[in-house]
Amino acid sequence: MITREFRNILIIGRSGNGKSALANTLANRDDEFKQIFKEGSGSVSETRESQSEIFEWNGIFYRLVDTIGLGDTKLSNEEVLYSIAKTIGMMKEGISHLLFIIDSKFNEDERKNFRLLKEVMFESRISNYTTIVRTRFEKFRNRKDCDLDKKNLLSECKDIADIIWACNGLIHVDNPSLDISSDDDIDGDEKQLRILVRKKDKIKSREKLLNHLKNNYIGNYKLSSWDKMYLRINNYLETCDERKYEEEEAITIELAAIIYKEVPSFIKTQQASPEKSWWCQIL
Ligand SMILES: Nc1nc2c(ncn2[C@@H]2O[C@H](COP(=O)(O)OP(=O)(O)OP(=O)(O)O)[C@@H](O)[C@H]2O)c(=O)[nH]1
Ligand SMILES: [Mg+2]
Repeated sequence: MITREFRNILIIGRSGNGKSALANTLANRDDEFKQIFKEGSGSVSETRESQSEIFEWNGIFYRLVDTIGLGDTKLSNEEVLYSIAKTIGMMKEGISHLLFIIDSKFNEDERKNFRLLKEVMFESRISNYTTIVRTRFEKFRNRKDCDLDKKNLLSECKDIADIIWACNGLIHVDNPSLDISSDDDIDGDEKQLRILVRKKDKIKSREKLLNHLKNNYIGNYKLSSWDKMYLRINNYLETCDERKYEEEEAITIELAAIIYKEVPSFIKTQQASPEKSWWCQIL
């Protein structure tokens, strides 16, 4: 039996930045951009666990993996780690492209996150596989506007500037929702027209990003213990009919040990554990 190789696209970013909307645009289910990844409507985090979906584009098979928002404070450290283990379990080949999603202005929290993320990126050497995607950018078709925005970003925050320089590109897109049922009372014709305009934005955004990814594919990124963790988590998920908390705890501890060894600065990104104390407890 021939097993197909996929290029895995892992989408990360703060909650509400547009990860799931981008995933829907890229997947373009039924050529209608059907919502397979649930998009949020308010300030509540919508995506509660990683979800994957495959699609083909110009003869290349991709697997998209949408994730929970970075810095989602409702999750414990253990839950975050177990969620990372499950995400690794979705990507046998490793990460072909990491998409780091940003939107408009950054608050102080976000700036602090960029500093930590920068450390993690440099230490793990994943930046060569990373593309920054700026969502909600209506003028994404205009080169001059995109260049100007990049210039502004570079001068706005030193850490994001360092990330931009280290990664392989900053791509601007706009992925507006096609669900306009909640919009003001507009008549049928106007509604159809709005949907058409938004679809065109999605088609163009998709083309722009996928062309960039095709031209910047350099292979797959893996932590050195990736294959072992991939088998470990899949073996558990496929063979156990019901959840076994001891097994999940064992997997979490194993992953913590791998990360502690290979990307120690990741520890600083975990809430309530700026020091090594929490990790010492579970290692
Ligand atoms: N106009 C416009 N709206 C967008 C864009 N990206 C996302 N949205 C909207 O912003 C809201 C949040 O987007 P999501 O894709 O759910 O954000 P998320 O990053 O997946 O959020 P979590 O799952 O909570 O982490 C939704 O209503 C989207 O339709 C964009 O590029 N343009
Ligand atoms: Mg989401």
